[in-house]
Amino acid sequence: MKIAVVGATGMVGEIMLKVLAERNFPVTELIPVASEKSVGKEIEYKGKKYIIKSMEEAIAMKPEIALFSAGGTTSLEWAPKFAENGTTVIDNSSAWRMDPTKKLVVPEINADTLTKDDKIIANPNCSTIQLVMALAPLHKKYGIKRVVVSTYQSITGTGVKAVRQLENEYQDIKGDMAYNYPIHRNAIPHCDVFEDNGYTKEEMKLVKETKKILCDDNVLVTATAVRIPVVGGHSEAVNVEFINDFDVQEVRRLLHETAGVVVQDNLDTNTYPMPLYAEGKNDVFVGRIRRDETQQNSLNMWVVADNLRKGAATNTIQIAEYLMANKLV
Ligand code: 2RA
Repeated sequence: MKIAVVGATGMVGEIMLKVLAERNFPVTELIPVASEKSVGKEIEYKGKKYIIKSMEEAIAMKPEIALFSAGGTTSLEWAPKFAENGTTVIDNSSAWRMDPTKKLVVPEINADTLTKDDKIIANPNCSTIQLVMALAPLHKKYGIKRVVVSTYQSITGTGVKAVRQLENEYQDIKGDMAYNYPIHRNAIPHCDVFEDNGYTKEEMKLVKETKKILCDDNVLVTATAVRIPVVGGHSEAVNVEFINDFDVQEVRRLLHETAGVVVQDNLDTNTYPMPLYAEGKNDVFVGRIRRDETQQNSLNMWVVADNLRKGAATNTIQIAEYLMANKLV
């Protein structure tokens, strides 16, 4: 399989290359693509050096699949050009997610909606992916009425500038600021930009994308997205009100039986998910599963995942694996 990785030198792009190698994805030819300033430079993949190509060069090489993580503006301009040339694009930006003609895919939930005609496929936002991985099996069983989610997001979601800011703050060094406030010893309730309704884009992604992936506009979601000085992954405190009552043990069993979900939930041994231990793993970890004693048919749980892996690179590559396995490319 001839694969282009667009944004190959970015944080997610680098993890994509790592995950492709880890999963022995059958790459017959790798086409790394990055911004003009990186064209001609080398990257290494599985011990072999590859020259970074321009968008035009990559399109002309006609990859079967192009994994995009290069921002929405680049994707809006270039994904259609790859697609028109026969390449199937799987895009990590928000550019196509809410486009009614594009599929928004978490393979374990809705990959079966994909067809050969899907030439631009949207990868959901990282905080949405881990949320719906935990919600989907429960929605199927009990029906979800409403979700209240508070996120505690890794600074890697903001990008390398935020990681550098935190490292500088640890050493009390003045440097570039990704935020107007210190990240170290702080919690910033501001992920992405504010919209007119007082919510941030990150919070509205959780609201809108969850409905689309669960294919149910009746699911109500409200969110508060917070940036915290953590690098390993995103954590989410999730309160769910179901249409029907549930049994906590059955919830644990349903989640345990869900591919890609690992239940870590044992109070006798203080076992629960934490981003420090989720980092570098591809699963979504769920714990602190307990009935909400203040409201009927309601549950609390804690959901953690590596936002650069299942939240971005791994989910994208799992979509590519599905396309291959089902001969859709
Ligand atoms: C964030 N989910 O964490 C967004 C974008 N990666 O900031």
